Amino acid sequence: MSSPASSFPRLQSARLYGIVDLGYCTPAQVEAMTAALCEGGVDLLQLRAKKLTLPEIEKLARRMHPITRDHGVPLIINDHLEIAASIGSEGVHVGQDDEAVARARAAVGPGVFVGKSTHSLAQAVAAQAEAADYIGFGPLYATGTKPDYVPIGLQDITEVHQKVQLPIFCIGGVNAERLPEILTAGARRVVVVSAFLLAPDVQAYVRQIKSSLP
Ligand code: TZP
Ligand code: MG
Repeated sequence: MSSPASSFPRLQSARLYGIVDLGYCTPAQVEAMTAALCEGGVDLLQLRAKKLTLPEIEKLARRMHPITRDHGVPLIINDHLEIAASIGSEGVHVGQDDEAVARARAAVGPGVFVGKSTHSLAQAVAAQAEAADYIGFGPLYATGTKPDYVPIGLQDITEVHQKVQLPIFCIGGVNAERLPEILTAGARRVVVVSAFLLAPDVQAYVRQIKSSLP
């Protein structure tokens, strides 16, 4: 069964999820990017660094955490349970090829939320059965941030919200231009990566997306 909704009220109220992805910024830019995303109004923030070493990622996480904490934004570590546990992040995120949700939860402890990436309706339903605290659902569109994945389109968004009671964050190619059609398709929560990190004015772009969400 899924965790009770009241376990993590901040996940329930969250609408906008940002990711500091080291594919789009340098380690030296991480603090400024974190501050801009938080000040713009992200509700959750993830650290995702596919090409850095564990010590490098941990160092970045430790630099981000005071900033996210000051803004009351939960920090979520992608992939690395041991870093989440060691820095005391508020969340951890696992993919289909990572640890199962139960193992992730055992590694980070009961007060830390565990999110899972899903790429189909079936995977979303399975993540709920696995008791994830939230899911990412996508990629909706083809995206350079996750280039090897086939986009799933918008057609299953309504159904996934009927079948899965967890907070569902639609992800993959989300930007301001596409947001209206994504919301019309039934999305309530989104993750934005490259559109934020590449925006000329990150804070303003975050604010713009945030103001369009329900
Ligand atoms: N998982 C599914 S799509 C994706 C991830 C991490 C990347 C989303 O990035 P962008 O740049 O917002 O398309
Ligand atoms: Mg992963």
